[in-house]
Amino acid sequence: MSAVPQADVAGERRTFYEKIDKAYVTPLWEVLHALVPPSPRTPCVPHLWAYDELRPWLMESGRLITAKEAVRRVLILENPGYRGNSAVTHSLYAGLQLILPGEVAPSHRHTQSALRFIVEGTGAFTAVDGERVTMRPGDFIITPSWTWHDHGNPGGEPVVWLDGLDIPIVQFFDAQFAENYPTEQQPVGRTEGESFARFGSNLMPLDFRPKSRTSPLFWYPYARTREALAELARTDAPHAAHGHKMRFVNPATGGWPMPTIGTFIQLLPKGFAGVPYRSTDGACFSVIEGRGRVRVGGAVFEFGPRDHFVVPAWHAYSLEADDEAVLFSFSDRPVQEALDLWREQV
Ligand code: GTQ
Repeated sequence: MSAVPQADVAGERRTFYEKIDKAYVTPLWEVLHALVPPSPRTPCVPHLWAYDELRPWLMESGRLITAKEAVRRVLILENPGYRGNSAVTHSLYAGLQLILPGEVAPSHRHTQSALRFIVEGTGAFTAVDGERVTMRPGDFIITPSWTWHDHGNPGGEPVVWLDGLDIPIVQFFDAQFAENYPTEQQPVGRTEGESFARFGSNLMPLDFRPKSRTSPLFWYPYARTREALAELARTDAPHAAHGHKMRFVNPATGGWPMPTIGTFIQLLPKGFAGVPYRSTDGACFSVIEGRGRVRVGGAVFEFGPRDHFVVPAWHAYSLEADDEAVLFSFSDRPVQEALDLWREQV
């Protein structure tokens, strides 16, 4: 059998590819290296959004459009390596939402799960399935999949929070559903603090049986979180990479508060210099207190209160703190763990 002359091979292959391409067929060997890389590849890059830069634009957006007209007045934190995709990591969405005194962001529900992490201001509320919760800086609030939610600000100051949603994950599965509530605000059917009374004190009603993987507690107040961190910092040695890091839990199951998004809080002691760490879940961070820096992918980002930064999947990063610092973060870790994909390296 005679081999095809070398000079013709490239041309013959191209002709072959063009022929089968018309039938929507393509050769694996041209893409195999990209499909099955030796280690994670992501289009995402590390980035920090300084609050000093973003805040004037948030206020400007407040003059340009009302919360009602916008439905949600949010400036999306879009990964510079993945423009046009409304994503902060490959799998997650992040944005800063502004609600001004007197405004209402109308009620709707969707299959995407959302978290709110309050960045600035007090006096706004979010209502989740008939129960309102007043937002304070550092509070972590969840809006579970398919729960009615609206936001309002009866207070006297602008309120800004970080929205974290699993939009790209739900998009990936083509499982997006959404609908508007018939009225602008859903009726308030429960008094503020009911879910916290039931599930916020290491107690739960005797006959409670979880119906889903989502936490029945939807408000994790910063006062409690901060107290726990302070006590840990007083008694424990910090982890070499994370300082004192905790994960938020669903009190009824011990699992994550939401099935698709893992949420974390960590305290870095004053002068902390963490060792490099990487994991397969990229994460978006919101700085609550303190100043420091994150070293990632050859870059150094200085951070202070209310700044946000993203560390893409499998990028080694290290954290340093000049003052005692507190960082909130969220990632897709629950999804990766459920699929036995999650890995880390300290
Ligand atoms: O508050 O319901 O940032 O539906 C993006 C989509 C917030 C919300 C976002 C949303 C919301």
